[in-house]
Order: sequence, then structure tokens, then C-alpha cells
Amino acid sequence: MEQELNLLKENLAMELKNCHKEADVLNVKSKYVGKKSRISEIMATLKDMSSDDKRKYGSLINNTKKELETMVNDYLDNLASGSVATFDDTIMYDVTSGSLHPVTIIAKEVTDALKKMGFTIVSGPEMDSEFYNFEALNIPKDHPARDMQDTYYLDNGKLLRTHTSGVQVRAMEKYGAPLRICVPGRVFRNEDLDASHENTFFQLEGMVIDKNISIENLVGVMQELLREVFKSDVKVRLRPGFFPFTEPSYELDCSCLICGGKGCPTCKNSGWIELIPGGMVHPNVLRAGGIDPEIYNGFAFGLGLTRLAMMKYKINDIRVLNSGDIRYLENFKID
Ligand code: FA5
Repeated sequence: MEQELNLLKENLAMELKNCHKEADVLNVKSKYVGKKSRISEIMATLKDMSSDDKRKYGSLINNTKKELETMVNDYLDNLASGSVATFDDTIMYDVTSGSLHPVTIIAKEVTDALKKMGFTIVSGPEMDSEFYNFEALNIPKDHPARDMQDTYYLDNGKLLRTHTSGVQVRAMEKYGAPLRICVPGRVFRNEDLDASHENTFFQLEGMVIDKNISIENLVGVMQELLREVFKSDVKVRLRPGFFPFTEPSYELDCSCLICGGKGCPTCKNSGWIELIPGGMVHPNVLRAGGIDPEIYNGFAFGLGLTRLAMMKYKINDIRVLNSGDIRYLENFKID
């Protein structure tokens, strides 16, 4: 009996390893812990066992069932948080040619750097509610800050998220405090397009909630992050900013690497590129996430991933990144 139960766990572990989509995990789940699974069959035999055997095997069988369930649920959580590789097999890939998109490469570099600092990757929906995108972030309906992020409202009452910050309150609700997360993802804005503005681009949210967090922690994480991505020190400046969901708020700009800070169309002749705004999480946002601001505080930042890719690979016009022009993207053959 013990041998068979151990084998069930080993086999489940092996099958889970090959699951890259939620649907695959759910199939495996029904095979291993569903009504018709072997463990359910074994459990059904318990009632006919002698009282000796019941004593001997009862808790072993029950515990194995719980372990199998935990293995599946943990795997589902890891899949949702991005710790397991996922792919969409409805898309055909030509694996003999092509290369990773520059934004994909930069997202991996940034998340790798943050993982080393103890951050977990989580994700959130691209189609979100006004509540998570605005209200929970201390931006009520008539607040002028909504104009800074004009969005696409959908017929179903939802919207295309304007930033990854909507995941802040979702993550606090789900995981509570302390918390150290990063959220790479696509965002959308009703923007006038130019060399540095797209209507569809990528951001990466970072958030740390703990006791006695200070702005120094935030600056330290930013410095380490940029050092890892650029493999050298990059000139940055910090200036005051405004976001209803952080107080105080700031903007971290990076010296324009396209023109070396001299001024060009990409940086609108200022010599600087707005890269990573952030600040200390507003108490109202902590409350919206169910966290007591008297006990915990924290910082958050919203890195412009697409802009970071432009700086790192010296791409002077953001629009080529969404153009789908393979001739252009082939310039970034990075393994
Ligand atoms: C925000 O979106 C805030 N959610 C950031 C934040 C997070 C603040 C957490 C405080 C705490 P902002 O609108 O400035 O802020 O956008 C953040 C970054 O996204 C910008 O610095 C820029 O790098 C990038 N970005 C903004 N708009 C565009 C655009 N149209 N095209 C490309 N990149 C953009």
C-alpha cells in the first residue's frame, strides 16, 4: 500500500512537469484526485477494511490525498504567477528562425534582477474594472488624474488597463502582507503617438509591503535593477512627481542613451527619458487592499518596459516595436 501511494505522488510530479497550461493541469488533477482517480478508489476500500488495517492505513491514505491535492494546487498557483513556463499551443511557432522580441528580452532581464532581490512574479488581467485600475488606487470617478491616463472603455463596462498598478490591490487582497511582487504586462492608452508614445506598450509594476520600509529601500532597488540591466552605472535623476496612489511620489528619469543626453526627438530635446515613476504606497491604497497602514507601509514603482528596451537597444522610435516588421526585429538576435 505504502509503495503504491508513493508511486502515485511520483507519477503526479512527473506529469505536472509537462503541464504548461491550466487546462493540462486540470486534466491531470481529475486523473489523480478526481472522483474516478486511483486515490478515490483506494479511499472507497477503507470502509471494508478490518479495524486494524483502518488504523494502519486510514491516515496514510487521507494524507496522501491531501498531498496530491496540494501538489496540484501549488502547481496551478505557480503557473498563474509565472514561475512555470507557459505557452499558447494555438499559435504556430517557427522555431528554426526568428528571435525574441526586445521587450521580451528586457522583461526577462528585469524580472531576473528582481527575483534575485526576493520578488515574486505575478500577473493580472489586461481587461480590468474601473475599481482596480482607478478607484482602489485612490483615483475617484471625477479625479483629474484620470485624464493623465485616457483609456479604452469596453461595452461590457470594463476597460483596457492603463497601467500595471491595478495589480497592486489585487495582490494585497490575495497575498496580504508582507509582500514583494513584480508584474510585467501589456497596458493600453488612448494616446497621440510619437517617437516615445504608443497606445499599446509594456510596463512592469513593483511593490514591496513590509514594516518600516523607507524611500532608501526604493532607491536601492532601482539602482540595483538598472545596474543589472545596463551592466554599468547609468545616469539617472530623481524629481518630485504626482500619483494619487503614492505619497510622496517621484519620477526617475534616465539620461537619454539615444543622444547621450544632448537632446533628440526621442527625448523631446530634453536629454532625459521618463522611465520609472514610483513612491511610497498611499495609506488609502493599503486600506483598499485590506492592509493596516498603522502596521505596514511600502513602496511601488511602474517601470516603462518598452522605453527601457528602447534605451538599452538604442531604438529611436517606439512605433517599430509594435510594427511586426521582422526585418527590423531581426536586428535584435539575442540568444
Ligand atoms: C504610471 O503608469 C503609474 N502607474 C506608475 C506608478 C506605479 C507610479 C507605482 C507610482 C507607483 P506613468 O503614466 O508615468 O505612470 O507611466 C509609467 C511609465 O510608463 C512612464 O515612465 C513611461 O516609461 C511609460 N509610458 C507611459 N506612457 C507611455 C506611452 N504612451 N508609451 C510608452 N511608454 C509609456
